[in-house]
Amino acid sequence: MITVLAGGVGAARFLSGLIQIEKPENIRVVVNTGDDFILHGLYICPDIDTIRYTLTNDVGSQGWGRSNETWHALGELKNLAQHAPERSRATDWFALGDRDIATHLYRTQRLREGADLTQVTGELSQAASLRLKLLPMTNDRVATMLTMEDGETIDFQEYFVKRRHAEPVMSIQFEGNRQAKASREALDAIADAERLIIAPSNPVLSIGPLLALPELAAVLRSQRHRTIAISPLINGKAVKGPADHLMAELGLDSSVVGVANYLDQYAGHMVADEADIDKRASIEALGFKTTFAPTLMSTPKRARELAKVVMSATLDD
Ligand code: FO1
Repeated sequence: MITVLAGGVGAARFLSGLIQIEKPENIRVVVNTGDDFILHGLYICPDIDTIRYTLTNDVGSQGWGRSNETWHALGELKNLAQHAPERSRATDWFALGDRDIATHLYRTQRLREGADLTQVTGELSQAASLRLKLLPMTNDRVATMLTMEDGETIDFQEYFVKRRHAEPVMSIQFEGNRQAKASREALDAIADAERLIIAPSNPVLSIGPLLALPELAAVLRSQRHRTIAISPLINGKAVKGPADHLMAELGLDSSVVGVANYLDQYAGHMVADEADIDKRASIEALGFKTTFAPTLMSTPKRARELAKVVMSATLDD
């Protein structure tokens, strides 16, 4: 069995390559839920939904949300939100499409009925005929919070969507991580995997929340020899999102070497882009084996080629 630790868009693209070469039934995906939030009373899980929509060929061209979407509800909301008081969450900056809203309505209702997030994610996956297992990292609430330069602390979506991840961040906290328990299914998926893959997701924002769960981090450390990380940075640049400048703002090296430093307790092999071949010695000095290959997944074929590279990367015994 293969287990992939995943965030949103980069992980979804990688998984779309992996299912071209491996049976989906042999793949489990432990997904970040630090971006989850409640808006309009709806429980929204962006990373889980992005992966589900991508793998069922139903993702929007922007990389999230659904394809063939309509936006009638959002249009109505935009009119109403003009009259809302300034601090109201009756907000129109987070774009929920009509088809996407059905997912959030279903999830919210099932959680209210007492189902846990793992169970509801299984139901949503089954409804979409998704054959791999999507496992939220926890059934408890963990919220990625960012403290900005002026000392204000805001939630992930306000940083990412409302402020377009353009403002400098001073620090990140994962609220609730000490009390939260990693789900039994996620821990088992890590403990008994033959090959573990850390997807090319933002290390700090997407993989960081998983590592902030003490039990999950401990099991992952014990599996370091079976774990391959894929760098989301190519030549110091993020393909999508704020990973490069955010790492620099947090005092980390914003290159594949910084990614390796961040993950060195958890992964024993680093797959990096061939453009970073000059960093081989620095990465290997941290105790990694290395493979350099094209990592930009601009087409399904390239995603498949990257998956092949990762599946043939050597592991320690
Ligand atoms: N990202 C945006 O940049 N703007 C949006 O309005 C937006 C809406 C949205 C709705 C549902 C969903 O599942 C994801 C959505 N995203 C949006 C993406 C999301 O904010 C990010 O992909 C992740 O949280 C980071 O991985």
